[in-house]
Amino acid sequence: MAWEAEENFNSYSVNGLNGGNGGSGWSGAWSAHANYKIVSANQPPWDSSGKSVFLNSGNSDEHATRALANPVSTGICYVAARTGATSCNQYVAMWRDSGGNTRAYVRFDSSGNIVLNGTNIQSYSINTWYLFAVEFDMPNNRSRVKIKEAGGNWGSWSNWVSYGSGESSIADIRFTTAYPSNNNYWDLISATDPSLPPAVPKSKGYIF
Ligand SMILES: [Ca+2]
Repeated sequence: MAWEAEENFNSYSVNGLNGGNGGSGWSGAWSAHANYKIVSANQPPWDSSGKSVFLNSGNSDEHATRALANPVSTGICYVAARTGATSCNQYVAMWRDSGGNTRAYVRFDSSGNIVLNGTNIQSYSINTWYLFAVEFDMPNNRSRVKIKEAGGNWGSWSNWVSYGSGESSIADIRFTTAYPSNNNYWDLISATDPSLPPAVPKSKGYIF
């Protein structure tokens, strides 16, 4: 089925992420290393008065993971992230199967490029929020991405990038860094574009 999990972290107190059980479409709470904090500074422009996840003292074996209520085989997951240095190889996210195998991933790599499953997509700036739309095509073992930088517009969809075969659906999402973290942030996991303004109900009885 399609992606359905939603999380903006705004309901959590400013503390550790571990045990956070907000949002919808999840199976259980966040399981996160103590270094993953909830903060209200340096928020993304698409959720500027909220909170986000912050990591500034973690190593590569520290991560934050949450299981989906329903496995995903096709569809789009939106997620926002910001990295503080090229040295951390921050994963925007890993999307893993039920065996814990990483299927799709997007990463700010150590040479200044955003990478989808090993393929360079575009360059990035540090301390800048990006919004990602990642589309999964698990039956064909591939994914693609489009990217919006804070203050900018959506780019085009990338080419489809293949990954190795494995289980046919995604079971969780994981935030991590490959090297010691440095001012890394995450926010806004969604099935719909969180940079769009909320839909306004159509008024009845008006003639425009
Ligand atoms: Ca937020």
